Amino acid sequence: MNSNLSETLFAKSRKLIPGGVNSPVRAFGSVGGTPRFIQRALGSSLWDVDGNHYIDLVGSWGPMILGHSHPDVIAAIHEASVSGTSFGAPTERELMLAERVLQRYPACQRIRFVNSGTEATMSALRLARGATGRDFLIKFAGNYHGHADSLLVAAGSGAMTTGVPSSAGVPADTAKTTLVARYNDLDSVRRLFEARPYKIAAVILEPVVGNMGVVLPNKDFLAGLRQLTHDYGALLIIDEVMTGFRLAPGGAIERFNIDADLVCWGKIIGGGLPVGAYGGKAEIMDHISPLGKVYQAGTLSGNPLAMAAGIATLDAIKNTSDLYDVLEARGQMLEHGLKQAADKAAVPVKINRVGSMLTVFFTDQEVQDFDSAAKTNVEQFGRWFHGLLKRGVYWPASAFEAVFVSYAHSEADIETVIDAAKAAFVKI
Ligand code: KE4
Repeated sequence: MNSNLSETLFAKSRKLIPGGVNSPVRAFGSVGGTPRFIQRALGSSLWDVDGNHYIDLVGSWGPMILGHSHPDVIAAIHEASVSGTSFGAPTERELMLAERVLQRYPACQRIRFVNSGTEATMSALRLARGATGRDFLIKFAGNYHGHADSLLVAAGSGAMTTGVPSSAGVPADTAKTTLVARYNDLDSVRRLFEARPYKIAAVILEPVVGNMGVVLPNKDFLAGLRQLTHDYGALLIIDEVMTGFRLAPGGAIERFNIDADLVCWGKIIGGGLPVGAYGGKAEIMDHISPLGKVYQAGTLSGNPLAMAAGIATLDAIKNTSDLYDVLEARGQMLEHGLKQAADKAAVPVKINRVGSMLTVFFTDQEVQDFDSAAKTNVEQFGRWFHGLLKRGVYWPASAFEAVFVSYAHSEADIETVIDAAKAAFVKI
């Protein structure tokens, strides 16, 4: 497998783009080596510019639940594009996607579309502050909600791999309004509320964490957060950017029966085009401009091509009656095959999985929060990652990310991944 053209393109791109990439985790920084420049994708497959084929387990970090280049999505984008690419005016497609998202999240009465998950969580946070008149926010170490200033404190995802979980460039006065708790530790949240009763606007969390690797909520954690936020008059913001429409038709909120005040979406609802959204109860959302005093805007918000891709994606999801059963079956098959392969090679791993999201942690300890995730063997992961890559499996280039299985992954694809993992574990 040669990566000559990827190396040439990477060398050129580093001269023009910081790190040669437009999002840090793509740079292979924590695993080393040259990121593969992708030429095209179809179903469960990727091909790089050197013609190498991979089974893709990144899925563009979540959007590709149906697999790449789904015919309905491609057709919808093409049909929309011949009528124009952007108008800066309301269109029917925005209403159609709004109806589809809210149909699956019946507790939400209003939704506003933006262009990324970052914009969604940033806007939801501003709304929570504006609606409550309070400044402080509670987030969890290792949770990643995009790169808005207030949320780049103790963040997960790429921020965990660069060793800068609290980013430079965030003013101290901003960072101090972000209080950090430990995931799965209700007492750590209770202490923050007791120290600042009635000054905390919201708690935001990943209902299943994907951004320190997959970490599941312990029993009663989510219900406990709902009780604490009710007790102190704070809003509960559920970040479903990664889990929305992935863990169930109504996301983690449906799967875990969560009563959220605000919900954030991204990834899948755009079908691979730039879409984010935030929504919630009308009495909260109607604080948003032009109705209320909380301002939020966007030139390309509700873009017709992105809306078309989202509509086609959610319609295809709805029309695929066995989607979640297949995602669960493939996820289970992958989890069990990887565990058997690791055990056979006597490599200690812990695999955390919910449905089609999973992470292999190189450790013999349970992983249920930032500290336990951070202690896992990142070097061993990096060697295993390259063992997979050279055998044609495209795994997330970080120990602190989730793998995404799609409806396009066949049992044969999963077997291929398991076989590559077996060899990679042995060589580790
Ligand atoms: P975007 O701004 O990247 O669209 O969404 C930010 C975001 C918000 N909330 C959650 C739970 C997320 O997972 C994300 C983004 N996820 C990362 C992958 N872990 C995006 C990949 C990247 O940063 O390149």
